[in-house]
Parts: sequence; structure tokens; C-alpha cells
Amino acid sequence: MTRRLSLRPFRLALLALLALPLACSPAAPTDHAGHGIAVDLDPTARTVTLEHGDIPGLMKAMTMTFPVAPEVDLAAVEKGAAVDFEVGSEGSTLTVTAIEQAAPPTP
Ligand SMILES: [Cu+2]
Repeated sequence: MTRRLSLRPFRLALLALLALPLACSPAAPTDHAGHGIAVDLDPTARTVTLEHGDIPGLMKAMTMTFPVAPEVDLAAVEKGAAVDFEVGSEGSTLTVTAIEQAAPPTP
């Protein structure tokens, strides 16, 4: 009983240490790369609505609105443009951590 209680703070500290690198790194290994169309952009609310294809390991193709990370420059993306993006998770929230207009297809 006493022993289990004394281990608890240590275990919590260890968990916090393990979580730190994931929370701080912009290109964390939990980021998933996706491709789609930026059907809507809201620079004020800092959201982007993406009609995206399959994101392997994360979700199937769908249209959905994501919050955008503070470091992302939404002005670099035009509404309706084809985009490449990355989705990371901050806590339980999926967030776009990088987005850029896709290069036009080469003939
Ligand atoms: Cu989705």
C-alpha cells in the first residue's frame, strides 16, 4: 500500500517527460501527411476545410474542417487550391501543422 503510493509521483513525472517531445516538435512522428483541396479557409478562426483523400493510419477520404497550428501561414494558400498538408494531434484535437499548395502536375 505505502509502496504503491510512493511510486505514483515518479510514474506521473515519467509520463510527462515522455509526452514532452511529442508536444514540442512541429514535425513529430505522429504527424500524418495528406493531400486534398482547400475548399474553405478562415484566417480569423484559424481553420481550413479540406476535401482530403485517404490519410493512411488516420482516416479515410472525407471533407472536414481542421484547426490550424499558430505557425502555419494560411495566407500562402488560396481557396480551392490543391494542397499537401500534415495533420498532427495536440491532445485529442487533430490540427493541421503544415500546409502548402501542391505543385501543378507536370505533363
Ligand atoms: Cu478527415
